[in-house]
Amino acid sequence: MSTTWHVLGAGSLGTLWATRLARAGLPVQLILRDKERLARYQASPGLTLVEQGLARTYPVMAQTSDSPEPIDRLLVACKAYDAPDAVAQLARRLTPNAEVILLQNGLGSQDAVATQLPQARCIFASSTEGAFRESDWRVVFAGHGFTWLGDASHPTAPLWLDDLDAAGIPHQWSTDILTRLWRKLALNCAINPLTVLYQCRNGGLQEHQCEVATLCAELAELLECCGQPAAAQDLQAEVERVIQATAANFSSMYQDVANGRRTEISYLLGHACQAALRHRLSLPHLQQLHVRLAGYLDARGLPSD
Ligand code: NAD
Ligand code: KPL
Repeated sequence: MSTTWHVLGAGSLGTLWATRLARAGLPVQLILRDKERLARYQASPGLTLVEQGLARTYPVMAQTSDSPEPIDRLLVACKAYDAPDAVAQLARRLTPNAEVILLQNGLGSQDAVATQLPQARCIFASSTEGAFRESDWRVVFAGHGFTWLGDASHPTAPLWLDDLDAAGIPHQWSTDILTRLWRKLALNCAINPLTVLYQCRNGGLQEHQCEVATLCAELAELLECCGQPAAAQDLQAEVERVIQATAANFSSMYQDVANGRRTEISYLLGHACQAALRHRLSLPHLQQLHVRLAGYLDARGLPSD
């Protein structure tokens, strides 16, 4: 009998994972915020995934955090700023050998969760897959990508990676997951805030090459200082490549701001600036970018943390 995948959060990534796991015949339980949301979900036919224009609905089971059932495997698919509180609500349900997979972007929330759960194995993920919510319980699979998973304190891969193979979720076990997360954080810090401040697509940053280069130099210095030299290697060249390859796209932070949604600023720029402070590193452009972005969000009534 397969272990049940408890999926916390029925947003974009949660739905993308839950539907593919369910489609492979694996047991999945969604964990929804409260009884009202559960009742609304139960009145719907299930989760719908739209892939290449084709919509398919999966009647995935759901519950709230109050359900008594023990949890052996938890996939945390909420935003970084919600993850610690959301997981705290479930802590009493986790079995002694529970595994918790954290899909959050940026850094900071993973350690906050892991500190709360010293008995659980926390696995960090970094994903380049793309999905967005068209409406409640309906998600569009917008960009095929890849997910790296790893455990910074234990290099052995878990056996349940077979479930991801069965579900067709492209993935690889990574023994340097922190390096991958730092690298993605640096890319996101060099691109996303500027697209918000200049109100442009990623390609619009080709007109701000000097500013991007200065940020990359400071980010590379930070990565070296944080013991992540591999994440610093050729950072500027990769940032320029990503800007070119995704020139027509709006960054995820741009889209969050455009839709009046809270950003994950604290887990990207905020985390970078705090790390710099801890290492007594002066990174004036990065710090100024943080201040400018926080001011921009404040002015629009959005949280700046
Ligand atoms: P989302 O906002 O679409 O979904 C999050 C869901 O979690 C929401 O439905 C929310 O109601 C739910 N939630 C929050 N607190 C909860 C709680 N206590 N109990 C139950 N549900 C709760 O977010 P997303 O786009 O799926 O992003 C999740 C994480 O994955 C983020 O850190 C994001 O940066 C990262 N990520 C997203 C994508 C993507 O394409 N969407 C790609 C890569 C990484
Ligand atoms: O990951 C991204 C995002 O928009 O969040 C890219 C495309 C790399 C830009 O930083």
